[in-house]
Amino acid sequence: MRVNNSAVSAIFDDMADLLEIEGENPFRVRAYRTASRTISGLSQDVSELIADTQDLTKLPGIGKDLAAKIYEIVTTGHLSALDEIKKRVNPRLIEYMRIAGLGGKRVSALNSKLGIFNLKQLETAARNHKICKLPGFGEKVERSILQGIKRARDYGKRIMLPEAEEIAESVIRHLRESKGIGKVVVAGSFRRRRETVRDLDIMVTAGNSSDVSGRFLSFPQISRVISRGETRTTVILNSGIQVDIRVVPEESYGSALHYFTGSKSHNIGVRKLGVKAGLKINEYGVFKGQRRICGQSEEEVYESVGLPFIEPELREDTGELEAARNGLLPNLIELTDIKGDLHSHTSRTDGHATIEEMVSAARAKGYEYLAITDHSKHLAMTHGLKESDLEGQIEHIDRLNETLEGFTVLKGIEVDIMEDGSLDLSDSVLKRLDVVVCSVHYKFNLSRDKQTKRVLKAMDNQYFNILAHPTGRLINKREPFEIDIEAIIRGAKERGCILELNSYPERLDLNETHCRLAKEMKVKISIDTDSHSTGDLDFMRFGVGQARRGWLEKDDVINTRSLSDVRKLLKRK
Ligand code: DGT
Ligand code: CA
Ligand code: CA
Ligand code: ZN
Repeated sequence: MRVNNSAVSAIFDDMADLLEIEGENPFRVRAYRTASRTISGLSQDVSELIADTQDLTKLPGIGKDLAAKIYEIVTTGHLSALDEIKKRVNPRLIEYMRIAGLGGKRVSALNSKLGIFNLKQLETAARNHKICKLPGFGEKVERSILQGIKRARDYGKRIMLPEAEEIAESVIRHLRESKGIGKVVVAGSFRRRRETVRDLDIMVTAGNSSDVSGRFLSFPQISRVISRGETRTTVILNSGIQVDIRVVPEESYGSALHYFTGSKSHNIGVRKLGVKAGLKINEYGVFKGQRRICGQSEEEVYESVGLPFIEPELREDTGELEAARNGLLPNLIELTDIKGDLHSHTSRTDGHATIEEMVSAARAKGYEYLAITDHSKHLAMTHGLKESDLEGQIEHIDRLNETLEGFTVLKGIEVDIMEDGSLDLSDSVLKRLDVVVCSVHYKFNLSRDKQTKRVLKAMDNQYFNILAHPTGRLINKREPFEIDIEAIIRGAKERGCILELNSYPERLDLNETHCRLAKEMKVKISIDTDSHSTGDLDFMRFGVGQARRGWLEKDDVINTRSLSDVRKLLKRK
């Protein structure tokens, strides 16, 4: 029998948790946790060390007692001490302890006071606010229990970019602290800026001697090691996210990055072109027979099959190889092309910052303009503006603009599109604005035909400028509503309206296919953030990523233009 390190460390984790629930001395509990960490971070299996008659007490945090226990586990496949404690403490408590992120003391209190021993009971008690009343718990703990349960349910779901970025950054920071590490890049769907990613694929260049895998395994948030090796290691983090680390030699950087960036079907396409040219292309390089001809950079890989560099966002096998061959690749928009933001909220409705605060944040980004577009009265829960409120805001902005130099605050509104296709505010006030953003915020369940007619009718209003988040979808939460996007794009074209690409990471709507369609039909897109705080202005990078996936160029996007050009484009005929 062969017992691997993750099995040993899992047994020690169970020991630690059950002892903690039992109220055992924290020192013993910690000893098991430390041992578990040590073992899961080893580059060699403990079973091999034992077969090699090596002294386990040389390992950090492993004394005589733990060494004997490791020996027992490796030779018998289980640990009698764990079997014993399981007779005293219900092992099912461990499951919810981990899911809800609770310590042993709290688990034991929940068990004795509320009789909770499984996840279902825990959830019910939290929902009925039974837990916050217990001494030492409180509402915050109750909320975090519910969040933990939700996260466990979402396990295996694809995660959105902000969370993925955060995890990637902390893993990279951790890896960079070790010696002998060269480049560290996140490849996979993350590099292609997909809306969501299933896991993180991190590529590291390093020499033979550097122990990247060992370093990675000492990352504190690892919950489970799936596989481990010198060139490839896969783990699951406490947050449930999978991370793959691949170590490649410096000279393979380009071909490995190309391989691990994907998409898989893009790669297959490139490899096929290689075969036609008598080349073999894989993660190690480009080969002619036995001879490696290149692979240091991605450019070299593309060049070997006679193509120019293809940006990661285009690598979805949706025509990019053909476009590359014909010299028709788009010159993709970049974040630095953005000159302003045309959709933002303030604390007057449901935002968190004043106009002045939003303006200074926008200026700090180097923008020339920012449109303030608070909600209209129909959205009562946001304290939406009625006509007279908006008049007040218009005057406020006029006065503010007089004090600003080199920056303009555009007067706007995010007005609700009513069920009958009318707008929530009267024309007499809309006509005083620089920009009118229009949104469907209710009645998502109309038939496709009715929804399409409703929006087209709204666009008939001569003050309608931008259709916000055109399909209303919320990634992982709400499906897009039924609407004929092609008819909407055509309608926008006929009327001189603009379509939004909302940069909120859970919206990113229009999606990439719709963006390509709009571009083909020569309808302008506004990439805006719909900011509800100064920090949200940073969401622009997600919108630009989606725009790039939609093949958009600088000229396709209205807010890459100077203020005077924007004003012209906002004028309806
Ligand atoms: P994801 O993780 O579902 O969001 O999407 P990806 O594209 O990151 O997929 P993943 O993590 O399975 O693989 C990362 C990259 O590695 C993928 O984009 C291309 C490459 N790759 C993985 N498996 C294969 C394979 O069987 N053949 C080829 N050619 N490439 C592969
Ligand atoms: Ca991936
Ligand atoms: Ca992967
Ligand atoms: Zn908004």
